[in-house]
Amino acid sequence: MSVNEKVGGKAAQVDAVVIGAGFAGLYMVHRLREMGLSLRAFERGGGVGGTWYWNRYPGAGSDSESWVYSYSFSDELVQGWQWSRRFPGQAEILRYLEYVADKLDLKPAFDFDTAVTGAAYDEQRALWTVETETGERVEARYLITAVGCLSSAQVPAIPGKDRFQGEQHHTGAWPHEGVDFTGKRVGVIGTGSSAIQAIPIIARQAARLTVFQRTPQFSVPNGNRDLGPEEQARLRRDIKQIRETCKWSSIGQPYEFSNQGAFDVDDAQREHQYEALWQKGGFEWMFGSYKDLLVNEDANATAAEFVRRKIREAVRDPAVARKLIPQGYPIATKRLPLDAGYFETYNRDNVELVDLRESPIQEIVPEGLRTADKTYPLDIIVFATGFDALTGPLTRLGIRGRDGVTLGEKWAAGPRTYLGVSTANFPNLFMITGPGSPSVLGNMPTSIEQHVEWIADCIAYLRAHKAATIEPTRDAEEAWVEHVNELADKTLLPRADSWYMGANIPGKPRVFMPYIGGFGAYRKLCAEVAAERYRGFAIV
Ligand code: NA7
Repeated sequence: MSVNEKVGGKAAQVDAVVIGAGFAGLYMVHRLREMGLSLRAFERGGGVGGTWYWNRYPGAGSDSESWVYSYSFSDELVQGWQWSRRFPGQAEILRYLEYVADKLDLKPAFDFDTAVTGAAYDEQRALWTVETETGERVEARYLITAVGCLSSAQVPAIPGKDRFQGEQHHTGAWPHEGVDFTGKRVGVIGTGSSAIQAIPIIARQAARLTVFQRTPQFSVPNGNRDLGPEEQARLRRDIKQIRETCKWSSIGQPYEFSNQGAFDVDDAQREHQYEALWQKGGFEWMFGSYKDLLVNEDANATAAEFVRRKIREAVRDPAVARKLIPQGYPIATKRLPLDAGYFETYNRDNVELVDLRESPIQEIVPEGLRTADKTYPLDIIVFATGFDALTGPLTRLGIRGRDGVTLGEKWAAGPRTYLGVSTANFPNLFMITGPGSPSVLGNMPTSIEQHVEWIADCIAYLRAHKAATIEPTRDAEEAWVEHVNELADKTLLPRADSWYMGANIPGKPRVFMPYIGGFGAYRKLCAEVAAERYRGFAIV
């Protein structure tokens, strides 16, 4: 087939294939097109949005401040959009991504409703053949995944699930037409970030809400509010500086990070600081208060105890409060949720909390859910049970590198990457926010922009040097995996059973997957690697 031969009007041989139309895929397509590459782009959803296309449950939204939860690469895009709230909801973020896609005319580049079902590397020709669910095969020099970190929904294998007579929905695959909870008996399984966003809203609509909790969560108020005209004007004026701060900060956020440890101040000062930031709301409460909360167990305990007290104050029934109080893992070692009245929701007469540690789920029955103690009649079950995080979205693509080995096979004992963007034996495969990069440990658009720009520069370099392939060396990959683990081991994070550790998926290896050395440090390191002619990579 000649290079320009086309199938159904679209090329079957291109320079690059991009998978995904969320924040990452949209920007990647834009950059590659600007560079003059031919490309195809596939998206399993029916439109742009990625996470925000799928996660339409009540209360879904970003926990990063809106003005940084967006692109910074184009002044025109920045100045042409106004956020209405401090933390944007799903619908507003989706509107924003539609706005970007339309402004940059990105939609025609995509085949929507088209899942990629496999990709195989042809060693002789140094090309990827990408297959889609429509049976189409496209050849490309570069394969770029922009599939997100939390896009592979995890529904637990509870016996009897298929016999349930009511409705059942996973938060990450929510019906576009919405779910009417009015007058319904609703069960929510899970108490992670998604559930904590959804529960207060569902409780206000449903006749009865039963929350099935396996692990109690710490949660901090989000302090969400409308942005007034003055604040919007200030943000428009200062946004360049704010975004620059994000780029070099440890978690891609514009907070003022403290240089103090929790024990550099006395108890009263610490209490005052926690309370002040609690009133302000947001992640800053944890990440802007003291620098040692994630590395020093005793420091962490001061923050954990503060939240436990807040839960006791918020929940009227002491027996319910006791069930809600997290114990046994340091605060923020599972992803810290932000909420709007989550704990107070348990004061409502129509809300019940079931502690699954006392009474585990046995099965789903046609009329509801049965635990070891009793059967709960339900009309709707909401699975807020999370995702096969970080590796799941990649391994399910069926990507085969050299010798036909899949990513899943290569990563059987945990993900192995170099810089979280590449992996040995998979030449010319680039993974935007892959495992081993900072990704989910902070503000995603900050991570995404850095990766997209690094990948675009790398491809430009390869083309300028007429190189056919790039691939990390085994040694560089080995050293990176060790480095990622070493950094994680210096923190408290590996102690929790979190999705960062793969601990939420039965049988998944227990490995801390993201890079925890900080966004700024990581950005600098990636820039150095590129400046040293892609140190650690073999370029042929
Ligand atoms: P999470 O944070 O993984 O939360 C999933 C919740 O579901 C969590 O409370 C789990 O309990 C619970 N869960 C999972 N499987 C089961 C079973 N089999 N039985 C009972 N309970 C279960 O997912 P979210 O969607 O809330 O958030 C994901 C990320 O999206 C979030 O962190 C943000 O970054 C955006 P567990 O704690 O594992 O005991």
